[in-house]
Amino acid sequence: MKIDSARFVKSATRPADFPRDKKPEIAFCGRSNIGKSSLLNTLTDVHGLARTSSSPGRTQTINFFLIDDRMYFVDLPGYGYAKVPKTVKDHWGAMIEDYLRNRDQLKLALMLVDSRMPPTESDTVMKDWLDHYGIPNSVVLTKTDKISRNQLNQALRTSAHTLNTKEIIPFSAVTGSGKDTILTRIRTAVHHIPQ
Ligand SMILES: Nc1nc2c(ncn2[C@@H]2O[C@H](COP(=O)(O)OP(=O)(O)OP(=O)(O)O)[C@@H](O)[C@H]2O)c(=O)[nH]1
Ligand SMILES: [Mg+2]
Repeated sequence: MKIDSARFVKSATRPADFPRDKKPEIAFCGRSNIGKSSLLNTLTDVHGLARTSSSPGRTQTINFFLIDDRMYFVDLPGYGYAKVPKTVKDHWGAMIEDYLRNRDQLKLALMLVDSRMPPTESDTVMKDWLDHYGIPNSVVLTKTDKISRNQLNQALRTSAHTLNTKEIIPFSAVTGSGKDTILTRIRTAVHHIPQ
């Protein structure tokens, strides 16, 4: 799948402001500063589409991007900024939960985890939560350009075990590695929708 057009549509903080046209949605979730906005920019090939920053907590609203006029990429605020599992209870957590829980058009959540360290408790909470609510999800190991091949293999084992999943895609926004695999995963998720 190649993306031909991508544009920012709106920022929202509550369900009343989410798009109403029922197009399928792909959500990007993960801790603050993990690389959600960077992944979104890489997938769309539009530099600066989603704002990135080296200071955590840059994205504080739910941001909707229209992709090829047929689906939305949804950039969620980072969780776990102020430390662990109260995440889903704090302000951003409540906003994310509001989005994730009842969104029928949500077809896939890409859950980003840092390849350089084991998943945190907030990552585990988020993954359990996605599974509990039956939201199809793939784990994306980010920033793999910063680690060796051996470290990557170790990271794959650790996250598979900790997050109890086989669906893990290594990715780097710097080299673009993993991009095609993620786009294929998205296409598969969107395809299965009765429209
Ligand atoms: N080396 C490297 N740096 C990355 C990669 N992805 C993101 N970064 C850097 O990590 C920082 C955070 O990236 P963002 O994409 O803004 O992260 P985010 O998850 O959107 O952050 P919030 O919006 O604050 O939740 C930025 O300085 C990026 O340049 C990657 O694959 N490799
Ligand atoms: Mg962001």
